[in-house]
Formats: sequence, C-alpha cells, structure tokens
Amino acid sequence: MDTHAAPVPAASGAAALRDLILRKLTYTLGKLPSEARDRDWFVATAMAVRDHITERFLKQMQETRGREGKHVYYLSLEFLIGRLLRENVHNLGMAEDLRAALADLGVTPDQARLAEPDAALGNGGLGRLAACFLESMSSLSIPAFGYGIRYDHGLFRQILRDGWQQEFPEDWLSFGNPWEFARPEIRHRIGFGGEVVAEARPDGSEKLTWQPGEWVDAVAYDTPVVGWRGKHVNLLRLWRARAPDPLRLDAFNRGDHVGALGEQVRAEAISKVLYPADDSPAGQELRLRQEYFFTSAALQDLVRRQLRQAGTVTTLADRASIQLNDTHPAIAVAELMRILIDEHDLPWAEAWRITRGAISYTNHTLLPEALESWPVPLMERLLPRHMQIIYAINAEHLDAVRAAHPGDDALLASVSLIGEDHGRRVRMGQLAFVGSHKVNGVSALHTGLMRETVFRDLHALHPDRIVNRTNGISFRRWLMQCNPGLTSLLTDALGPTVLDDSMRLEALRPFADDAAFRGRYAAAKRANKEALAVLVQEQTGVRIDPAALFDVQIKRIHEYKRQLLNVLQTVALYEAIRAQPMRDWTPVVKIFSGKAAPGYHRAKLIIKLACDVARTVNRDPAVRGLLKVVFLPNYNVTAAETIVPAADLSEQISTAGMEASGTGNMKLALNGALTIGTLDGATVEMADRIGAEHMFLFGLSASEVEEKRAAGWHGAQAVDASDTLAEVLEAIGSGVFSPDDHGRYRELVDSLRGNDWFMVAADFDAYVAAQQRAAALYREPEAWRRAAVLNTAAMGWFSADRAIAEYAAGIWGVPTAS
Ligand code: NBG
Repeated sequence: MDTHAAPVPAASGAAALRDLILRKLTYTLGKLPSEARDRDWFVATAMAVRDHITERFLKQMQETRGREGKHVYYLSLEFLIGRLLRENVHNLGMAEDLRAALADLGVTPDQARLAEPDAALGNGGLGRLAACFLESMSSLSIPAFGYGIRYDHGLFRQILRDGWQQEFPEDWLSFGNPWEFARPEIRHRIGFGGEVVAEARPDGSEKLTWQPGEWVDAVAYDTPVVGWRGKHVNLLRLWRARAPDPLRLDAFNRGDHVGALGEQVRAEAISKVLYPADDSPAGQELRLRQEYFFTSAALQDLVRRQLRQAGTVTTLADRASIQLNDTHPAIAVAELMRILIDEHDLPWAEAWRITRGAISYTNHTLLPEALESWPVPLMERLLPRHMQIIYAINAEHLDAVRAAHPGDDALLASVSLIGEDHGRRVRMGQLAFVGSHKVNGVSALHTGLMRETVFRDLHALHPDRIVNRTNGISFRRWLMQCNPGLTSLLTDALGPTVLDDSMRLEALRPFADDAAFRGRYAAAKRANKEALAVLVQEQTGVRIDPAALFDVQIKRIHEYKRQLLNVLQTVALYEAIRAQPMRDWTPVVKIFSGKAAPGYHRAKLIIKLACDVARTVNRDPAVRGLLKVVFLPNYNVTAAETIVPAADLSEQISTAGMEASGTGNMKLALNGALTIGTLDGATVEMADRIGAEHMFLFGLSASEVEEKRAAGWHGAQAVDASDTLAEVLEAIGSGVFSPDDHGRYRELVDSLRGNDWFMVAADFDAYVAAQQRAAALYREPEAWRRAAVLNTAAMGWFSADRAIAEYAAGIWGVPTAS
C-alpha cells in the first residue's frame, strides 16, 4: 500500500453532504431518520463536518511533513468553547450547503444547532479568550496546539431558586463529543510524590532523579480547530486522567470492591471537574495536581514532537513557543528544567537558556486573591524534585539581585520566588516571570499597573520583560455568526473583504451620517432584541418590550465588577418613576446574567438582591411599561450569543484599576451597544478609538481610587452627600425588597457606608448621572443610532487576529499568513 496516498476526500456539495450526514446517522449512530432526535441530527451533522475538517488537517500534515516550522503551544487550564457547529460550518464556508442538505432530510439548521451542548471548560473571560485565540491562530495559519484538561464536568449549571443561586453539575459529555478524536495511544505518565534520589555519574558528579510514589496517565483527546475560510487546522489537545491500572484485582478478589477502585478514583478526580473548590486543603491539593498534570503532559508531548522533528532538545526554543495562560501552568518553568536536566542530561545553564527562550507568560489579574501561591510543604510532598529546582532557580535569581543591589534585603524579599508572609509559599507569578522571556498584560492600563504594583521590583530588574498585548475577540463568532443581520448589512456596505480584515470597519464611519443606513442598522438591532425578548420570556416568564432601552450587564458576578452599583441605580430609577410617574421617562429593561463562584457568599447575595428587586419592580403597576428587571439564569457562551447582538447599553462599570481588560466590553460595542463605563481595562483603549463622546464614561480613575483608599475613604461621606443614595440604601437595608427577611441586606448596605472598598458609594452619583445621559440620548433615536454605528466602525482593532498577530511578532517569533 502507498503510505503517502492522499486522504480520501470528503465529498463536497449539498447532495454529498446530505448523504454523508445520512451515513453517519445510519452507520455510526445506528438510527433510522424516522427515529432520529435533534441530538442525533446534531451528532451526525457534526461528524460529517468534522470529516471535512479532518480532510484538510491530514492534507496539511502531509504537505508540511519534514519541514514543520516553529509551533506555538498555548497552555490553559480553561477553554470556554461554547458550541462549535456554527463556527466550524461558517469557517468552512459550508453554511448554504448544510442548510440545503438538512432541508432535504427534513431538518432545520436550528434543530441540529440547538441540540449541541455548550462546552463550558472555563469560568469567564480568561477561558473565552483562550478559545478566541485558538481560532485566530488557525485563521492566521500559525501552527499551534492548545493544551488543557478534558473535564468531565465543566462550569456548573446555575439555577436560581427563589433568587438564590444553586449549582448543579453540568454534563456536556453525556451523549459523547462528536468533535473530538480519542487518542488512547497518545498517553504520558505523570508522577506525583515519592522522593528524589542521588546517584553518582561515571565522572563522579551527582545526578538527581525523581522517583514518584504515584503515577497517573494523561490520555489525549484532540479537537480540530479550523480557521477562517478553512485555511488551516490546529488541534486543541485536552488531557484526561486515567489510572495506569484500572483496578487492584487482588483487592477486588479479596472482596474489597470499593477499595479496589480507590486508586482509579483518586487518579481520575484530576479531570473530573473544572475549578474544584479550593477552600479546603484537599481542594487545594487537587487544584495543584490538575495544574501539574496538564502542564507535564503538554511538555512531555511537545518535547517528544521536538525530538521526532529535530532529533535533539537543544533547539527547542527555536522550534517551540510555550505561552502560559495565567499562572495555572507556571509549574512549566520547573518541569521543563527537570525534563531537560534529569531526562536529557543538559547542563543547568543551557537548560535555563532553553526554558526562558521558549516560555512566556500572560498575566490576567492583579487581584491579590487570584495571585497563586502554593505552600512549600505541599509542594515538597507532591513535587519534591520541582521544589529543589525552584530553590535552585531562586538562588541564582537572588544572587544576581544581590550583586546588583548589595544589602537591599527588602528587595530580595520582594522578588524572591518564596514568600514568607503566610507561611512559606511558592509564588507562581514570580516563578512565571523569572522563567519567561516576555511577560504580558492584557490592556495598556493593566500592563502599566503590573509594572507599578505586583511586579514593580521585578520590572525594575528586567525593564524589557513586561509588554502589553491588549485582548481581542473572534469577529467570526462575535459578529458574523451571532449577528448575521448586522453582518450582511456590513458586507453590503463595505464589501466582503470586511470579513477578512476587521480594520475595514473603519470605512463604516461615513455611513453613520446616512439616515437610510441607520434605519437598516436599527432594524437589524430590533430583530435581535425581539429574539432576546423571546428568550427572556422563555427563561423567566417576564415579558419585555423590544422598543425599550436594553441595558445589559453580563459577566461573572463579582464585587469589583459592581453589579451592585447597577442594582442601586435600578432602585433609584424605580423610586424616581414612582415619585413622578408622569415625567417623560425612557422605558428601560435591565438585564443581568452571570454566575457567582460557589463559595462567594457576597456575590450570591448580590444575585439575590437583583432578583428581589426584579420581583418587586416587575409586579408594580406604577412602573409598568417603564421599567423591567430580569436576571437570566445560567449565563454561558450560547446565551451571550443571543444577548450581545440585542444590547443597547453595555455595562462596564468595574472599580477602576481592577478589571484587567474585559472582552465582553468589546463584543457588545462591536454589535452596536453604547458603553456606560469607567476608565478601566481595555475600555480605556476603546474610548481612544470610539471617542468618549460616543460613550457614557463616569467615575473615579484608577489613580483616584488608589488615592481615596490611601486617604481612608468611608462610603458614609458619599451617603451624606447624596439624598438619592441615602434613600436607596435605606430602602434596601430596611427590607423594602425583602419583606420576608428585613435584615437580609443590612450588612451589605453597612459595607457601603463603611470602607466601600469597591467605591460603589463613591461612584454612585456619577453613575446615576451617566445613566441619565444614556436615557436622554435614547430618546433621540437618530443620534443614538449614529453613535452605535460609530461604535461598530471603531472596533476593528479589537479583533483577536490583531492580538494574535502581535503575540506572533513580538513574543513568539512566528510568521503569520492572513
Ligand atoms: C480575566 C480578567 C478580564 C480579562 C480576562 C482575559 C482572570 C484571572 N482574568 O478582565 O478579569 O478580560 O482575564 O484576559 O480571569
């Protein structure tokens, strides 16, 4: 047989696609069309589409064999993928064929599409960014692998029971995953625990080797990621944890049926759930096991590829760029050193040169609680050899600092990889910084703050290391697929090349002054709002009027994101309408959606408050037709795809200095929502491009927040100065919205009168004023639409393609083909 034969082509055209889907249904699923459910149609369709992707992938492999260039390895504990059918079909240019093929089979595209589970292997922005980035790497033909964990259960399903968040396990894999290839033959052994033993080399020197006490296997599952116009395919390789032995047969035969499975359960717990609660020591240990598990599997995998392609590890840094998505994979610094030194016998200095040359690190937050550190005793027990290596890296690092700054003990303590503040802990941010050639923040403001705050001293020692890479979003998913109405308007106006080069959106500016275009733009928005109104009614039973201003806040629930500020303003508006019902009010629908971390009680209380306010407001005839409030449960990528195109107003109201970038801000503005926001994260750069006059900016700046905190700010000062705020807090605190439990929000309200850490009270009046400006502009529809068009026009730069091209050029040193 000719082993170089080309792969069998997946026939193209609607009729061939129909036959392929039917074959999948018949022979892979074993079903008759008459018995097939929507889910079966989805699986059969996905498998047919996957054939097309696979064909391209195999051809590409064949064409590049023997001359593989540098690869990018994107290591991320999270990939918030969502559904893939529409994205893949769209990128392959198969949408029309598929519609015709399914129609022939008596199925609508939506029947198949809506049956796809939402793959939620991430929490929020960080994981969604990783998913957008993978798609852009394929679209720019950058050879890349995404590496992560194939969690059995992704982010929990949120149910609101009487306004309280409850978490239920999510089950995205229960009917199989038609996008992935299981690769049982691609398997790496991951060690834990045990001891380090010293042996003498023939030359008398000492060689240290790790003898783990426990092994877990990492098994690969590959999901192909096809880029725009089907140009290039990369793999997302997710690892599943398996025990090397499926059970202890001796114990089983002794009758200990449960104990015989103990090791298997312990091993497989690693890939069981996304983000296990880490408020217990066992939870912390599991989290560290997850991080090491996938990092080690990824590094073993890429080193094996390096050896296969180059025959030596010494050129690894020329052939591999390893991007650490936050500190979760930061143990890579020590693991790569271990592999190079212990397994490939490289001298320390050379191993260090390769490690730093290959690795780079993205920081995604300055919040102290999110900066990872691991107790030294836990590291010593779980990863003893890595702990030795970290000590050795630290010794060398501190020697260099001492030589440059003799006697500066405070500096040494600040830059050390080991922190002494809460017991001895390994600081993963510092480890990632020291082990990388580039460290990046995700917006200009955030990068500046990294240099001034968490990494100030390290930055002074290595002034060229920190660079900025402002985030971007996939325009394919967040414009073309989720908003086909607006997209066809844009291609009509600007030509189809706008689909390939988002900067061409700039040419939309003159259309802002074209009344006929504005009319079409408004009609597309209106249709999207009607679709959202249907979803809202289905999910909450509340009817909303698509003519009203849709004011949207969708993101994780967190005090710094200040959903609370939005709720307070809602209450203020509610009371104002009740007091003066006859005024010329702008009808508003407040739409909230988002999940709170299961252990974050304050965030859950804020959800409850939003729901309590919603119930009171929606029942009150005095505000009927003027104000509605809804909290949509179980926010995920799929829900966002309906909400984003329908929003009029985008809430980006974080305490300045605390949102590293934000990416929802970009999605919403691109789809023509006007931003009400603080000068935080990438919203600052959006304002530079959109023009502050087409946004509703308000509130303290990051430096003003710092100054206020330093001066001992107390929210009571703001309450004393604002009758509106005082009344709102009085109403909430006294139980107007919680008649069943008057005291429910007393403590929450007290915290605003107290140190008001998130500056909710401090920014309240300015926010209310900004909301009034928004409501006033909405009453001038032509002016509003003009601003909306200008928002869309200015957002081209925030494409993930631009962001990835910047990583490629300045961090990875790989070429891009767009
Ligand atoms: C988040 C930030 C966002 C940012 C995303 C992606 C973490 C740790 N950080 O502001 O809060 O947009 O990362 O960079 O999830």
